[in-house]
Amino acid sequence: MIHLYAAPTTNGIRAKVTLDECGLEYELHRVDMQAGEHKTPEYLTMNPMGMTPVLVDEDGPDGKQITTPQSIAIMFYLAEKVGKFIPTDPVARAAFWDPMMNATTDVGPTYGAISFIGRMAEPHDPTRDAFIGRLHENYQVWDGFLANRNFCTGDDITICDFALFGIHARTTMIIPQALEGSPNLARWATMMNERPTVQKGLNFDG
Ligand SMILES: N[C@@H](CCC(=O)N[C@@H](CS)C(=O)NCC(=O)O)C(=O)O
Repeated sequence: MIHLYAAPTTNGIRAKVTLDECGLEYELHRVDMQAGEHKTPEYLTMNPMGMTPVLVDEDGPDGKQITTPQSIAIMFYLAEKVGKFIPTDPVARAAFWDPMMNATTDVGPTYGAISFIGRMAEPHDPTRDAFIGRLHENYQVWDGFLANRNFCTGDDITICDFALFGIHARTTMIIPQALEGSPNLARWATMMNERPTVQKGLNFDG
């Protein structure tokens, strides 16, 4: 059995959507982050960083249990387990890396900084606004990417779509102004939201 320890955050959503898109059976352990469940001694044995998500696969490689924090590692692990959502054709694979890294190491952390500042006891508004401006610029670039493609890296859906979708879903709820003026991104998000597996992935309430 696979166990996912997660909350409905950007990184939790991308991990859960990937599980549902892969069609794997799993048990969701919803982590109450407000109650500090990701900082308990038991949780820290799975991820000493005290962050969500974490995936535990009791039936990992060679039949051995593996524990994987890091949402990007989780997406790659699951996609490789089912042999889907990572391009194998060399041309498509070469085109995959830039958007994949952009979504996960540029857009994701920019969103993360805004979220972090928002949770501070005394948020510094100019810094938050600067990051919101940067996030808006990131999404404008993505809007250009998606003018010529159906999915994030080309014609086929990949884990990059699941990665960006988690960030986009949370942006829609918390910082919608960062998405202004991006019609291609909006079309892509609508298409993603219409997938039953994505809807299942968004559901953390069971
Ligand atoms: N690089 C990690 C980042 C994980 C992360 O930032 N998780 C957030 C929720 S989206 C978290 O657990 N934050 C709690 C904290 O920072 O204490 C990943 O991609 O999984």
